[in-house]
Amino acid sequence: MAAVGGNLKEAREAFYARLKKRHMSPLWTVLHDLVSDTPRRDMQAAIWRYADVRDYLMEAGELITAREAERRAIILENPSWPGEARITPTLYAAIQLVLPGDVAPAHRHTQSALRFVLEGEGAFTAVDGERTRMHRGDFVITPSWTWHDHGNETTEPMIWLDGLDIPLVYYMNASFAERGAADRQEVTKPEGDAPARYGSGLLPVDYKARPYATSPVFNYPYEAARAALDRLAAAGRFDPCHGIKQKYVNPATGDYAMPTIATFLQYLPKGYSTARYRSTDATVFVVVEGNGHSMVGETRFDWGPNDLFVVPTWETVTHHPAADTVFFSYSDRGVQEKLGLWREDRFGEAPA
Ligand code: 1HN
Repeated sequence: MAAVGGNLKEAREAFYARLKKRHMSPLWTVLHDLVSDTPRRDMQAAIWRYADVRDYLMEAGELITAREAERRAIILENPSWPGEARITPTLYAAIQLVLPGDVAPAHRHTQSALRFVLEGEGAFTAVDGERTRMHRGDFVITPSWTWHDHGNETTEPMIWLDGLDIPLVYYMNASFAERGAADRQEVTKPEGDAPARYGSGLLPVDYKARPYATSPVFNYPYEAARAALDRLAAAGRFDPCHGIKQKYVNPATGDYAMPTIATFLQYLPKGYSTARYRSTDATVFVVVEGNGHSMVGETRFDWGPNDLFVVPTWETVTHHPAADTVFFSYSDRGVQEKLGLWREDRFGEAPA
């Protein structure tokens, strides 16, 4: 190398400094970080126990109204990324409280949201002119850019998990949001319209399915999904890594119910320990029924109803249910699949 002699290190650093001033940088100092051999291990496995989160949420209920907060929710942040409202690289999780009489006013935004009901019976959300009353275990969708408001005309608090694609939309800087003119949007359809029109194995005769569209069925009741899992459990054929795991789908396309968030419901019978598994979609698990533990890498998480844990990207997981167990889970798998990025490792186990 010409004219640098023993001062190569200094010469390089001086060169890098000159590049930096001109908004340039040398690839070779960052190449292996940018293009890692395997996914980064910067995200942490973590668990939130419901009893604990619930106490904080009820405290929030005494400190702020839903109207003032707009949404009274406590964000579950991955311990690796404080302040970033991310539980996985691309997804957000929070627990929301809607108290009797609350008004969570109408608004809309380009972020898509899912609700998974943890506690309470009969509070409602309105989406695009239609109300749906929610029950524990229901999976409810607020599609991108649809007006939505929530209310609770029952006598008990309603608590649900919010899953949104906030970090993904933030990264792409594609956020738009609007407040409604009134707290409540106008209700233009009778309750039960969407399930009848789109969710009964029938579709309007000229219905045109658009690729990547959010499912027109915006409430997937637990009762029906749970009954399906029971039938499948009775039929046998458990997957070694997943037990029985079903994805929620848009009936018009067969694709995931939401374009940016893939959602799943899973059944593991008592004593059925799953085989080692990892995949590129970091996944949020909610325990709907049962208790037991999971090994996430070397970390043991003991769980029971409404506890929530997150499995990092490409981290090995096994589940060990001590009672019949149902998990709801969500990840960015659908996005990764469409981009040709999704991978899994079943460590030699064939799917059921
Ligand atoms: C939102 O609209 C809801 O509608 C919940 O319940 C959480 C987090 C960020 C932005 C919008 C809701 C949200 C949100």
